[in-house]
Amino acid sequence: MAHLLVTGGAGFIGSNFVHHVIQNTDHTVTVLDKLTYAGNRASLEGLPDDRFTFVQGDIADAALVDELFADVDAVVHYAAESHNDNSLHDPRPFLDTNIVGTYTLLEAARRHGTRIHHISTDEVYGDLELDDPARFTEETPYNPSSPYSSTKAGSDLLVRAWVRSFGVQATISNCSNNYGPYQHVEKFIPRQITNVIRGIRPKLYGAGRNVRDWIHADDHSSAVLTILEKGRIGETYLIGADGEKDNKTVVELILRLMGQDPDAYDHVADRAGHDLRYAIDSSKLRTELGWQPRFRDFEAGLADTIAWYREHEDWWAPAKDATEAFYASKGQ
Ligand code: NAD
Ligand code: TDX
Repeated sequence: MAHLLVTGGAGFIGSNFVHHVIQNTDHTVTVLDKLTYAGNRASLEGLPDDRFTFVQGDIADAALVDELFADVDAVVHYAAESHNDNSLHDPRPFLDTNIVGTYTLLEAARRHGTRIHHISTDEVYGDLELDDPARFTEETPYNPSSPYSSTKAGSDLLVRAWVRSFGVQATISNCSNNYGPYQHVEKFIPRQITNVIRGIRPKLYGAGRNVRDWIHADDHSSAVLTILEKGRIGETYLIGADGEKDNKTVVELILRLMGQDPDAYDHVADRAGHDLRYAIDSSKLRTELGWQPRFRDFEAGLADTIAWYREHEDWWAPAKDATEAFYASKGQ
């Protein structure tokens, strides 16, 4: 049994991981989360009081972080500013949290000798051509495009430097696009599902040819737990579930699953610098650590996600109007 500190545990993927750990291990969990617009305490409801503690605070608050590290066996670091579109309009919080926040955690890990797992993204590798047979591997050179992905790349490089220079006990994972319940309505799939529920037409950036490699958030969580338990210190593991789909296909599928005409969407202004394609080769994680994804049927996973958003309007409605007003002001 171990005591884990999970940063960003009130966000989409962090909260999924906390529920996964409580259900599948006997570990106790403390969450450190600032509760930005993206954090939601309701995503952590129903957890047992004797195994779960919530602390509201900033990962860049060195005194608070130091106090929390003194009391835990390992740290799983999800906290981040996570949305590319926001990073194009106001990059500063991305530097503060993704770079300075990660630096603050690494310094605490160094002082306390704490094991830390850093959660990152496939976007650090830039993008691929649509017809390129290659996929990202752990050897692909870093080439981030957006303020978001460049700050994530910066945070990964800090982790690598703290391992090599100071012997910090860290691992890194870079995962592809997650879907599932509890994802903020600013993101592609929940935005379109909740648009349809509200009678708004889905919005596709540009021609919609961009490809994302979808993985269910539960599979991301099982992969992270596997790396935490069996990963080699200093190593990077790519996480993906062979789920490449272009955005147009995903919008049409959402519309069909929701009983609408599959053409009932709008093309809107494209994202500046929009990455064309991401694709992950997760062979290292599968062969070295024996991990496998459980969700292999994207259409079934998407149908379950649609059902969840239909049943949990109370969870997403408070953020919906402001999110759509923001997009409307950008012509998206
Ligand atoms: P999210 O935006 O849903 O959640 C982020 C959480 O971090 C929120 O609860 C927020 O309150 C918290 N937070 C933000 N700044 C903080 C700070 N300074 N101190 C403490 N807490 C803070 O993000 P997500 O989609 O769940 O992503 C989680 C992690 O996974 C991020 O590191 C992201 O880069 C990575 N990731 C996401 C995806 C994806 O598809 N969403 C894919 C690969 C990797
Ligand atoms: O309304 C939309 N219409 C649209 O066509 C939105 C919000 C997005 N898109 C497109 C842009 C992308 O090609 O859909 C794709 C997915 O967009 P996002 O959900 O914003 O995700 P993405 O930019 O791919 O980044 C996500 O995956 C990697 C997460 O937000 C990151 O945190 C993660 O690192």
